Amino acid sequence: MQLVHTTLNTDLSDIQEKVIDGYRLEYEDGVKLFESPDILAIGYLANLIRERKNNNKTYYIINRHINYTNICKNRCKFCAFSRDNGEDGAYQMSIKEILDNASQIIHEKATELHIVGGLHPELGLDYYVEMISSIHERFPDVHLQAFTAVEIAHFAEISGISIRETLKELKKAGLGSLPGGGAEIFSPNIRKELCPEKLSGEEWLNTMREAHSSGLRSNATMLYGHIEKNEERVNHLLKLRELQDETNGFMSFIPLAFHPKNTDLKDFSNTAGILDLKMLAIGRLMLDNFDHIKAFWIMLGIKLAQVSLSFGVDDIDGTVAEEKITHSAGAQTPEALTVGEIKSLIEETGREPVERDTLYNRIR
Ligand code: V47
Ligand code: SF4
Repeated sequence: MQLVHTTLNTDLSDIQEKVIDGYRLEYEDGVKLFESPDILAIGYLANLIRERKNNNKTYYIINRHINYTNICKNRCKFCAFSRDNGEDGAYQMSIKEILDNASQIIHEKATELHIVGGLHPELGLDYYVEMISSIHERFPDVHLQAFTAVEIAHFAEISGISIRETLKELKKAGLGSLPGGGAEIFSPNIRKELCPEKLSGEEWLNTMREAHSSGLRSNATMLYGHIEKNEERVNHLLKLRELQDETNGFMSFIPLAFHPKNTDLKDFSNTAGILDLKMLAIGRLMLDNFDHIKAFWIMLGIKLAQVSLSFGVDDIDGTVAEEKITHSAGAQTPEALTVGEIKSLIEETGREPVERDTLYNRIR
């Protein structure tokens, strides 16, 4: 305790007290944390919660990403991955190609497939149901974490059925859970500016509410480092916390660092390391009802992901294999890591690597 008193910026002492006593932080606390230059104090406090919830464990998963199409009717300004139908570089994988790609999980010993894509203007729910049921039939033990809330809402709209019905069909086919993408920033003004075609923040939250009440758990994300302000970051976190109070369906929070290369915002800079650490640590501090904070090493870089394990993070995602969305936007990280590499990057930080399945059950 003495260490806290000597190193903490006095400005944060009220927040320090709340954290130590286990009280919930409020909107003003979140803004104050973002405004504070005292990254070590913020990290120290986030680490207290991280160790309270997950002690020395750092989770990882053996997984593979499949991006089944980059054809997307939304064309968000921050996205370098999407293409119009018929444009150079546009692709859509057939079910057979998806199965061939998925079959690599056998020798990788992967337990999860993470499947997301663009909003194809023509494909109906049948294609997605067939995709999930064919993979599930072939690999019944592999957890299928597929389709962001944005995709689910699009499938419902294009097929003229409700979100609940869409989720029910996909769950029956073998869908295991939803990834956390598409949340971006809930602020309507920013969505209007950056992704006007995308569903609103309220619709994203409603889709997750439906998923959770249908028995499908999910993750949650936030895209930062573009035009958002501290206030909008905090509001986003509070909206997630509010829904989590209601459903307890979120497993982890993953802040996504904006990568500007090849996007309409290509003159923006990459996020600063200090902001990356703040996002993770403040996420840990504000989201008291989330069990896990995940650093997606693909976006953060391996070295900063290691540092983040002392700034609130307890999950490093996984082997990933063939990530396309961030690499289209200029990520310099490898497209995959081996299990050995993941384990050593965790061990080098003094943490205990724990292989998990998608639902955070320990594997070995
Ligand atoms: O929805 C798009 C974001 C998301 C860019 O749930 C960008 O475990 C940075 O959601 N720079 C897809 N981000 C990735 C995603 C994800 C990743 C890892 C784990 C999980 C999980 C989810 O990537 C999109 C969008 O929000 N995105 N373009 C970009 N240029
Ligand atoms: Fe489409 Fe998603 Fe890219 Fe937006 S972020 S253009 S919805 S693929």
